[in-house]
Amino acid sequence: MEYEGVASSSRGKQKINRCLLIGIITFLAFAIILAFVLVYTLKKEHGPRETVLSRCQRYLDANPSASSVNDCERIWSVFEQAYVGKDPCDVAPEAYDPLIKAVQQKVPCNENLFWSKTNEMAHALTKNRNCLMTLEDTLLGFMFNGLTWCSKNGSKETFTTGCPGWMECINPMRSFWIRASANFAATACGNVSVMLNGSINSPFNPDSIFASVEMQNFNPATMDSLRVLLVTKETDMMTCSNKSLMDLQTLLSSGPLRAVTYTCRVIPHAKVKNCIDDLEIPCSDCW
Ligand code: AVW
Repeated sequence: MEYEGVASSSRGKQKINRCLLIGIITFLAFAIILAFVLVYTLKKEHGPRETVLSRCQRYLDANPSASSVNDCERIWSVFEQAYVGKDPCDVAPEAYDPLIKAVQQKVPCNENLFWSKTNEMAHALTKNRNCLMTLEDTLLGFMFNGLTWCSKNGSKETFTTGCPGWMECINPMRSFWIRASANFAATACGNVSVMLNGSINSPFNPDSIFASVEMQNFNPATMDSLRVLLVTKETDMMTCSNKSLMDLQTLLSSGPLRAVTYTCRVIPHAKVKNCIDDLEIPCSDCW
């Protein structure tokens, strides 16, 4: 009798252990499936397509004049066609020609602001002031600013990691910025400004996108002047007579842009800061 009692209590324990094990396995299986579903959903919601579409919509909501002529879904699909399925080291700037055509926006004359090595200051200024506009303040630049993208031969996907470096080869990102910059320059009109960095030896660098792409695409038929805003700190010895700026002036006066008037003005860093912070100062007093 005693033996039978021990045997049945050990069978009972075995049963409990088996149930516990099945419970744990079921719980783990559910947890793993849930984790996969979550990762997949989050990836889908925060992929490059969603980022670009949401930026596009945000821009159009804030700029109703551009909204009736631009279709975000169509822009994304034309954008993708430039690089999807291609070798990430073989996407030329021309691949973005259809995208340039698909995005409709006219920057008002006298408002184009180019920049070189002044990214932060130029954008801090245009963020607070709407008298000047950079490429990154246009719909096209706004949608893709700061993003990384590429695809692979035969793939249908857009990758945001593992893409070639900026200088590595003819990559989808550099080609995009070259093509977008060329278009921004080709459509610039009136009095055009460029903010250059007076704290470096050569504010006008021939290898920069400003020199090698934008200057080459300026249209003398629509442009009246190029105004250099040379942002300089108190301790800088920089002036408009800097050798690189003389080269810029020569480049203008000796080629197809000879009818474009050149001006250069040293603007103290503190003055630009004041213009960013104090909206009472009219734009015309900033430079
Ligand atoms: P910049 P740019 N790796 O301040 O005149 C990654 O020299 O060239 O000014 N990104 C890079 C690299 C690199 N090696 N070099 C440049 N970039 C990207 C469009 C990066 O995003 C506007 F209309 C950096 O912030 C301006 O007038 C940006 O290029 C003109 O081009 C600017 O480099 C500024 O080009």
